[in-house]
Amino acid sequence: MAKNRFAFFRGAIRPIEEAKISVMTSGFNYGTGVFEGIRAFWNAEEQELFVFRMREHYLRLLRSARVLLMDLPYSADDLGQITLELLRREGYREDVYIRPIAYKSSEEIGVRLHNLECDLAIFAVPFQAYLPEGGIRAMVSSWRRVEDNAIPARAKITGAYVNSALAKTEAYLAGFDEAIVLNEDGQVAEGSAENLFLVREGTLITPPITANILEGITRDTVIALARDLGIPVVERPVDRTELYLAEEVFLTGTAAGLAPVVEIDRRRIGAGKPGPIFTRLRDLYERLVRGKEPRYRAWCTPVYSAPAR
Ligand code: PY5
Repeated sequence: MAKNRFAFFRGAIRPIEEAKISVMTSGFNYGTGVFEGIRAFWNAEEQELFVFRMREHYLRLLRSARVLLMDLPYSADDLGQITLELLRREGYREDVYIRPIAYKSSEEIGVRLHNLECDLAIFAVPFQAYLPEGGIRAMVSSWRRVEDNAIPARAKITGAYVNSALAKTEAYLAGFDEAIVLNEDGQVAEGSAENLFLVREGTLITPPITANILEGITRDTVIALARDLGIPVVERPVDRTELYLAEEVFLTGTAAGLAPVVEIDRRRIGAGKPGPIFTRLRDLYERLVRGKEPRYRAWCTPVYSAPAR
């Protein structure tokens, strides 16, 4: 089985062993990189691998890069073509996680963004479930989400993931599956690597993009699906205790997919099992990412066959 044999690195697809950086690399020393997480889903009936919302992921990567003053010589379409070529070379016939990363590549001392070279790499690995299935037990983290005026959360900056790692590991060491992180205003931001939704009186609620969250593509997908299904959706600030009183809570992300939260701070959420609105959205999501819902097929880029036009 083909597995992680190639990477796009320094302008070409090469054997993965050649895709190595120096310890002197600026981005490694200071966390001055930006990245994406993209998934491709295997559809066994069609014998096809579909990359989900690839263009949106690459547009976000380019926006993140702008925040770090990186001038990348690629368009979103260029990056999409490179990704398809890489996946074809690897020949995956299973679900895949794709990791593009752009970083300050100069090998010199001095923390800054300006007058440094940057580089971009892409690699892919077989996908493995990111969160336990069946229902997540979460805690509200004692760590606060990075502020827009400290490290902007809406850019997917490598260094900012120290914040996620602190929260995730605190939760893990305390016996929970995942952390829910509040922002400096004390309101709900998101999970350590997922956006958050709750349901109150049948309305789907999620913190706004000004709450120091990543502007998640799965979040955007869920909002679109909910509107299509006639489920009311509101983006507004969310208090911590609303989590405890919600009928349903779930997390969304490329790696996590749609993941139900059944317990928060040792309080049972709703009936303590995945709720009906979550289940409807999750079932639809699981089908559409594999290209099984014609209405959403435009979000799925086939790897092995040319897209139907
Ligand atoms: N919030 C944070 C902090 C994230 O890191 C992510 C994605 C999300 C929200 C959800 O965004 P999206 O729906 O666009 O994926 N996290 C990455 C992922 O691939 C990295 C996980 C290690 O899911």
